[in-house]
Amino acid sequence: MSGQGTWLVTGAAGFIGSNFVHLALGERWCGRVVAFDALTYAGNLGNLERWTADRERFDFVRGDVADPDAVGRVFAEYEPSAVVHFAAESHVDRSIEDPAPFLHTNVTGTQVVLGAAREAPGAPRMLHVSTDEVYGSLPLDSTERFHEQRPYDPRSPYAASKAGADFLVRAAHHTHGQDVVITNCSNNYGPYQFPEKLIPLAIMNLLRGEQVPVYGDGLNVRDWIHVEDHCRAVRACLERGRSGETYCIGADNEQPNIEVVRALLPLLGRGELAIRFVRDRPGHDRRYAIDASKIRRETGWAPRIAWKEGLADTVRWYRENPEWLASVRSGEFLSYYERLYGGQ
Ligand code: NAD
Ligand code: TDX
Repeated sequence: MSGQGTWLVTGAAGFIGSNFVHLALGERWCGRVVAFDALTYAGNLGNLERWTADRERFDFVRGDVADPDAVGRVFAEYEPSAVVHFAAESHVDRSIEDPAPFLHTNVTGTQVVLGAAREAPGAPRMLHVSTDEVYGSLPLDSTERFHEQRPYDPRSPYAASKAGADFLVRAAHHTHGQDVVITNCSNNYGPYQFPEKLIPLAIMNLLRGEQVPVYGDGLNVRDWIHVEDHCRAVRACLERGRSGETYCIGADNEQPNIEVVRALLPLLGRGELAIRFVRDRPGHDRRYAIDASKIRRETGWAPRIAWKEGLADTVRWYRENPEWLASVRSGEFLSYYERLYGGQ
């Protein structure tokens, strides 16, 4: 599969999707990428700007994964040899405000892509990108970690919608023998992350001289992985994962939120006064932690980027790309799409 064929990447204009495309084309993991994305508030075609002129190896189609006609047309036109399904509504706080778009994109959208992949010529493998949040929450005072056999226990509308999607993907394998692989990854950080998530929000606020809102007591723990390590893990599962299997992805890097913010302060020349404790997130999961021994054993994948260096590089990227932050916040990026594809 490597080096040739067309990969259909949904949600390719978002944070992880765009990092995946940079690696897939930059390192020639495949012959061509077709990026399919609705360009919601979180999708920015500018993230893929370096490829838009390369019409041999890259194409972009704007569309909704929950629209069977739009998805069917992409499969018919490009005949992908593999599908990597990133498209989702991804922010927990937004799902608490309004779960409807989460059901639309994460559940219905996944079913539509799944059905189209199954019916397409050659029934290409679909890798479904999911999250560790489907497993629920771990106590702070334990060494327990999430693994593939753990029962699902989603506790936010976002996690529930991702769990629903995962079950549809598992059911397609069980019922139809469809070639699918599911990955459940922990919290990602790195370039191109929309500044609603903790790390880019904190960097942005610290750069602007503002405070960082820390929810509750700041002791909730997340297991952080650099986005490029996640993307390499997705590739490993796409190429070497067993059909119908689930793979948990993580980099053995548990950090309480307050320590994440404290690690950022000196990198941005700020002190403790830049921290502001605010009301907790309703239903806030206490701790996530991943046991990644299965993916390591079965595919040979291992994370490469150490937390300290990864975080410093990430801060550097946001510092060096102030116009990116300004454009995603203003919605200005949509005009780039109009300029390139307007009238399509
Ligand atoms: P993101 O919000 O940055 O990007 C999502 C992308 O999907 C955007 O480009 C958006 O325009 C697109 N999209 C949304 N609705 C769509 C629709 N109806 N049709 C087509 N495209 C649509 O999200 P992300 O952080 O890059 O996450 C990507 C995937 O990885 C998601 O499935 C998410 O659940 C999963 N995941 C994320 C993390 C994380 O820490 N960010 C961790 C584990 C898993
Ligand atoms: O301003 C903030 N202050 C704060 O204390 C924000 C935005 C978050 N937090 C806390 C909540 C979480 O404990 O930081 C932690 C991380 O929050 P998010 O960045 O919102 O991520 P999380 O809720 O953990 O979910 C993320 O990881 C799993 C992604 O958004 C999901 O898409 C992914 O599936």
